Amino acid sequence: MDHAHLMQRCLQLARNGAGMVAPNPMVGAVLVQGDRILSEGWHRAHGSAHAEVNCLHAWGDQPIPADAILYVSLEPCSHTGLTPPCTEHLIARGVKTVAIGCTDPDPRVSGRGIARLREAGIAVITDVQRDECRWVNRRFITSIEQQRPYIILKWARSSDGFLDCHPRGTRGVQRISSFATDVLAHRWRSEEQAILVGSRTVLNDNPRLDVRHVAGRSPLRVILDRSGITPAASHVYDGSTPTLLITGKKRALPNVEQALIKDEIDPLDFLLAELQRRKVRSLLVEGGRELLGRFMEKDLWDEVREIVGEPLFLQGTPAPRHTRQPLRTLASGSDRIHLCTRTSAPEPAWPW
Ligand code: AOF
Ligand code: ZN
Repeated sequence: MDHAHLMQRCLQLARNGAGMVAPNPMVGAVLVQGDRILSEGWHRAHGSAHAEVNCLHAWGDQPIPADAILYVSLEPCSHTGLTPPCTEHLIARGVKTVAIGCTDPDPRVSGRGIARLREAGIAVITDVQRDECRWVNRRFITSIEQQRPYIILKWARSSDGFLDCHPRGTRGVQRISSFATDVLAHRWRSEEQAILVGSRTVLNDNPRLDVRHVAGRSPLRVILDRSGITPAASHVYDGSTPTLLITGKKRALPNVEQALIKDEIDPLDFLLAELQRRKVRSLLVEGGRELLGRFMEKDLWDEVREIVGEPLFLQGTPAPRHTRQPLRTLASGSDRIHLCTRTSAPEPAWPW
């Protein structure tokens, strides 16, 4: 087996931590001798043991063969955080060769992990499937390198390009996507740390913004409502999951955390700074039209996921137009999903 192949296995394992490890990165590790995988591990939950420690733990107390290689998708940490430094554990266990996917951008690490291993006489192979490893941790990396969360814009449109249908029927929100896509969209929610909508979306659609169709964690609900037009009885204020309201004046909402925004401040800058302060690494923006448009105007986005459903609406609110060619288009139930990314993504790119 070659290096690339084994690193791909690390990434498969890493993704088991999706939705569980943030604000930490997803990391996987395998211990290999010749063409045999001896043990595997991944980072399972924030605050728990790191991938390489779990991998060596799975191997047990027996000595590590001198010709074994430990593959790990992220540079081992050299600092004491919620857990002790992984470098010291690898050194103590007598690992002789380590193959690493990409360096850890965390300023407490960033190259120090590799330097520490080399200093201890360990052979270190770097940049194995580097782009693929960075793609899997694009949320973590964007948050550290750009000092803002990774931003995913998501919307569903009718086949003729509308977000909703005018005039509105008496039966409330019109469906655009099929159930298969709704389940997928809940999985998307479970993989991000925060979800955002504007005040009109709360007023018009009264969404719950939680994870119901799949097992997983609900993200932090964030509502941007500067002028206080959203009804106190809205589902998003029911206290069922943590919720943050960005508002111009404090409201009597006992279940909701509130962040007060001054008149002259740009709401998007304020919101992103507030999320960054909370170590929220990723944000899923689910509407409405105006808010999505503002993110696009400010060129503040990393990914667009556009769901195109079957219905024809003839008239309504026009969907935003993404400016990039879709990286790929997927079929989901009776819908199509276009995926656009700001930067090129490696093949095969997991779209989420
Ligand atoms: C690794 N292997 O599996 C992960 C790493 O607070 P802690 O102890 O959980 O440390 C979090 C930091 O450790 C995180 O910011 C990142 O730099 C690194 N994550 N490192 O060697 C792992 N998850
Ligand atoms: Zn570590």
